[in-house]
Amino acid sequence: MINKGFCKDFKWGVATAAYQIEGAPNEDGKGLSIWDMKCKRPGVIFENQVGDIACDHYHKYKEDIKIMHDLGIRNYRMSISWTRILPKGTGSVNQKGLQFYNNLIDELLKNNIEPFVTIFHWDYPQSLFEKGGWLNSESSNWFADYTKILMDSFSDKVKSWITLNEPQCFIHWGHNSTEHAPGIKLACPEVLLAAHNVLLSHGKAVQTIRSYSKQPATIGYAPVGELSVPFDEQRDKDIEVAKKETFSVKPLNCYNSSWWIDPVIFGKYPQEGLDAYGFAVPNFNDNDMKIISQPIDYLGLNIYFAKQVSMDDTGKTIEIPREPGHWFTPMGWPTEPKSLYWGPKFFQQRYNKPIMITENGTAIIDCVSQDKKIHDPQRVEYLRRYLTQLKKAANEGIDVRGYFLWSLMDNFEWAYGFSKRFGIVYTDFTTQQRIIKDSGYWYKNVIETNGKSL
Ligand code: GCO
Repeated sequence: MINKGFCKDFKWGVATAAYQIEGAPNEDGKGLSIWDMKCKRPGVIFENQVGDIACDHYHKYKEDIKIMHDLGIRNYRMSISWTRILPKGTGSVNQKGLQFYNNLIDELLKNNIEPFVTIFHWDYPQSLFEKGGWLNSESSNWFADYTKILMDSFSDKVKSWITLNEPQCFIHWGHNSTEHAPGIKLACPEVLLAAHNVLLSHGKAVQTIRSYSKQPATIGYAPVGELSVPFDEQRDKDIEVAKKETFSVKPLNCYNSSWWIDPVIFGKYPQEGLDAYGFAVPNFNDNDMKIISQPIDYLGLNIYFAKQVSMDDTGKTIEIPREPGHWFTPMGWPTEPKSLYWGPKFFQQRYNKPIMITENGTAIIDCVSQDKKIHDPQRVEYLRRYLTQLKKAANEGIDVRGYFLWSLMDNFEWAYGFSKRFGIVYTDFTTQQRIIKDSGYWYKNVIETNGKSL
């Protein structure tokens, strides 16, 4: 099994999210989301920027799909804006919203690009937030109802669905720390109740897809792959503590991997978490856990960086600080290519599911050069280093099925506004001109050679 390389039908793709690219917040009957509202609050987003236009993808989707086509991209992870479909989150359906996504999906298929549709990537309906949002005991039914509409409307054309993007982020950053929408600070028992309802929503969405999809569906889930890597990769003790740390749960901190993945795969919350959270754990029953653990087809992981850890002489796990001069990205994240080797390995060992990297990529300080091109050797180097590690995982027989680069184009980076550019395509946010960066052409070659060029 050595040196297998990437599997024959490895899914090379790019990813985006509706709120980050579409713009058109009020057009054609769309209802407001919590991100539309968040951006109206002064002083919370970089330079008070808003996603009202973003990449104007709502109007320029054909051009964007053509760029993907020209770059040889055959898989596209996109998300649907819940409030385009259901302006109030539940109730009456907005036909024009359905039409937009029908047109978009048709255009993708016409260009031989398979859509991987994320049902929820953070732009929660404002009306449902006003009814308590994820704290409301009905919230998982709202999500299931919305999912059913997607099945009725698109499942004849779309077979790949991803339920939720990074629940850790929208619960932690949105409901515990306030950087993200809705930007409220809840008490720990409330945070965990919201988390439980989110997990139930995932499970009910899986049930809904299995029951109503018009063709056999492939279902994934895209949590943050929060992980630690061994400082010394040759040292068994470091590997042992890195793995342990990857799945550990700390008191009062819901930003971890196992609280969010164990229930989905094993139908159980991790014991360490139950102990750490104690009285704050919400009431739940076996039936809840059965719903949450409906079988999925692969585990998606969004991985950008990792902590490096080692075992000290007393057997304790210690975090090793980065060496002076270590390469941090403009997000302040330490680059850690090994995370695309140890991530798939640790998560596959624990969960025994095929792995899909549903996001990876980097912000770089990009600018248009005199020759009107965007030379981004640092992004190429980042991707080369990370993908080489992913290839090592594939070579060793770890079942990695795909890789979605974040992102197709520069877009609205949440609280950072437009100040962080993650695209392999440059967006001029004033003229809405797109320019393919050097990294875009480089990625084209990786796709064409199925990673042999790495
Ligand atoms: C996330 C989201 C993306 C981000 C990307 C870069 O991971 O936060 O899924 O929407 O834009 O990860 O931060």
